[in-house]
Amino acid sequence: WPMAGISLVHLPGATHASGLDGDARRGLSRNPKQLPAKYFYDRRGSLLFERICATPEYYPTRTESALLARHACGILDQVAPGTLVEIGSGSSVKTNHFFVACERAGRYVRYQPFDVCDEALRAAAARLKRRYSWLEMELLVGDYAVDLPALPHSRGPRLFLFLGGTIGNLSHDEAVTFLTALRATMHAEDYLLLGFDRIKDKRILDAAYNDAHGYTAQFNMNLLRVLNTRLGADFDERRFMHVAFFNEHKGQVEMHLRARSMHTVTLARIGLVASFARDETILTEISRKFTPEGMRALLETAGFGWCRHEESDNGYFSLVLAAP
Ligand code: AVJ
Repeated sequence: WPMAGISLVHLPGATHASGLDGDARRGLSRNPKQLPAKYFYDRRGSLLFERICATPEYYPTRTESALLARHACGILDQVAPGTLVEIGSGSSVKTNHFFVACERAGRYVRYQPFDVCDEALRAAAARLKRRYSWLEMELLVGDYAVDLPALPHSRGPRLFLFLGGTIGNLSHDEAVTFLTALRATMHAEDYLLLGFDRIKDKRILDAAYNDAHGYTAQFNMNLLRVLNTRLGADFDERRFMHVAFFNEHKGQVEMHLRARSMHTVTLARIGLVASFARDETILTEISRKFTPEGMRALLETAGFGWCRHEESDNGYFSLVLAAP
């Protein structure tokens, strides 16, 4: 990486190409079919996600950003971090609120953004360096489901950020495993700031995952392009439709790709033929929604203490500061 004050580290999970082989084979052989959401985020998927965030229907980004603008200073005072470690940092846009707060307080942190998408990390770092010349960064490319034990250490205390409601992409058991592994890498003086999306009126949730521009549909379909490119598959987007809805019984938004007609797809590179019945679906993402009590119980199951809770006035989104 040819830029002063910025380094780039590939963690073992960064090569999730091999992971994709097995995940696609397993996920397309089971009934119902299912694929992990992390494969959305190639360069195009990460860009489409940024577009989703700017739509009027997708309230989480805007709401969380306003919460960070309001509380970044207070959180920095409470934690006094030497390093910010952001898990699933993407474009790092919301993190700006912390860097602005750092400048105001004359408190200069280091930044370790951690993401599966190395193009997103590089673009974010170049932008941040132009705006915050003092910021030292270590970019971590990896998969947060496997790489937490391999995180390089940096000056403490560390404030871990896991924003956007991404915790909702994990099932209950996966979330407990993830939080437990995260806590195991943390020291007593570190904190976790977690953003979580709240249970709310189904109409608002349905709209947030069915934006009128169709960016969410393109984002969902992008998974098929990823499989075509990386596994030599012959998925035809015209044979699928985007379906997303809030499953009230399970408390989660589900995104599916639904086959419009009966057909087969060949994944040449892994020698797999997947048959689709008409209306058969692939579950491509769950996005769980929480009550504050539910999130508190989840954090406590993983051994975290609940230190501070900030919520938007409309109760759509929450930030919680948790201690290991
Ligand atoms: C970035 C994972 C939090 O679950 O709301 C947005 C991804 N999927 N629209 C979410 C997403 C469809 C998003 N997360």
